[in-house]
Amino acid sequence: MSQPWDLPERAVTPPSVYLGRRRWLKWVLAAGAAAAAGAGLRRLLPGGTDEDVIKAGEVMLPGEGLYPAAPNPKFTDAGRPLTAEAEAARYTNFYEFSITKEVWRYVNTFRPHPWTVQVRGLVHRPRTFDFDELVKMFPLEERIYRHRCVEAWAMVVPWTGFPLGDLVKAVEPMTSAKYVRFASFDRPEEASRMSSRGYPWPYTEGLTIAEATNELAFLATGLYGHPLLKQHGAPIRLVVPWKYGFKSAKSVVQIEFTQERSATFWNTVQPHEYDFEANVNPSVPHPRWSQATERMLGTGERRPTLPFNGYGPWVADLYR
Ligand SMILES: Nc1nc2c(c(=O)[nH]1)N[C@H]1C(S)=C(S)[C@@H](COP(=O)(O)O)O[C@H]1N2
Ligand SMILES: [Mo]
Repeated sequence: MSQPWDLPERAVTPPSVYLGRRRWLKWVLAAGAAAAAGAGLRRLLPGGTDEDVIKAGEVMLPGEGLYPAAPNPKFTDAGRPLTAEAEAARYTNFYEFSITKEVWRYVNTFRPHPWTVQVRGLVHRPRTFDFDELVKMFPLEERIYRHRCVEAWAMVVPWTGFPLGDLVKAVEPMTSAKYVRFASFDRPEEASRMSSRGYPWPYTEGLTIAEATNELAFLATGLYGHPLLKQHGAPIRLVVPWKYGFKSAKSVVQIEFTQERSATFWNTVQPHEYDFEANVNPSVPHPRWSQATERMLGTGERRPTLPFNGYGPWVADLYR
């Protein structure tokens, strides 16, 4: 029977002695190479360090003195803890770059600056805004909002931006304008999946004028107190917190006022799964899954889904 004191020789002898110096040196070098390969491999496997996912999306945008913006006291408490910044940046939807959630791995080619936003259609003052003037023209503020993706994941994040209604007012819509259409950028050379046929690029979304001028509708240029990361829709995106996340078009280049409702991206691709209105509603299941609960990014915690994502007091009247 083996006794504790029957230690194999190698347990008490330094490996450089029992292996011989040359073999030991070889082993040390091989182990070092394996560790280095492991670090490389880790980049390809799901995850990425917190630093990786944030660094990958950073853009040099003129933000001097604009961030962080003053919090709007009406929207400082979303009733849930903030999602960690890296968890939000790690898990994003941006089909122009990838159908995986790891969009941060694919945005290196994206150049969201310089940037213009063209406002056209049924308005008295059509205008093309340079992004740099836009962020100085409208006072920026911070709002903590809940976000609910139609896929049943959710997050709570601090956006920086300005009310969409401010921009709507500035361009003076005609009385004939009933809808607002938002178009994302169209640059297949910067976003590889835009070359894949079968999708109605560019990404488009739409709201009624009443929705677009609701206090909650927001144009975000920042998140977590600095300019938007590429994967979140730099340099400017829509945020419509009472609707499923796909309504919040990223990297917007055009806003058009129309009399008729325009076609929208997901509604065109799968009309039976993604309707135009898309208000968050726990009692209407998606054809393939329940919408009764949601999973918080980062913690994985499950929460009951709230009608209008909890924003009923602001918007329920729009739908009566
Ligand atoms: N242009 C564009 N905008 C988009 C999308 C997209 O694929 N392309 N995905 C939408 C979806 S489904 C969601 S849930 C939100 C996600 O925003 P986030 O990735 O910044 O959390 O962006 C929306 N805006
Ligand atoms: Mo989504």
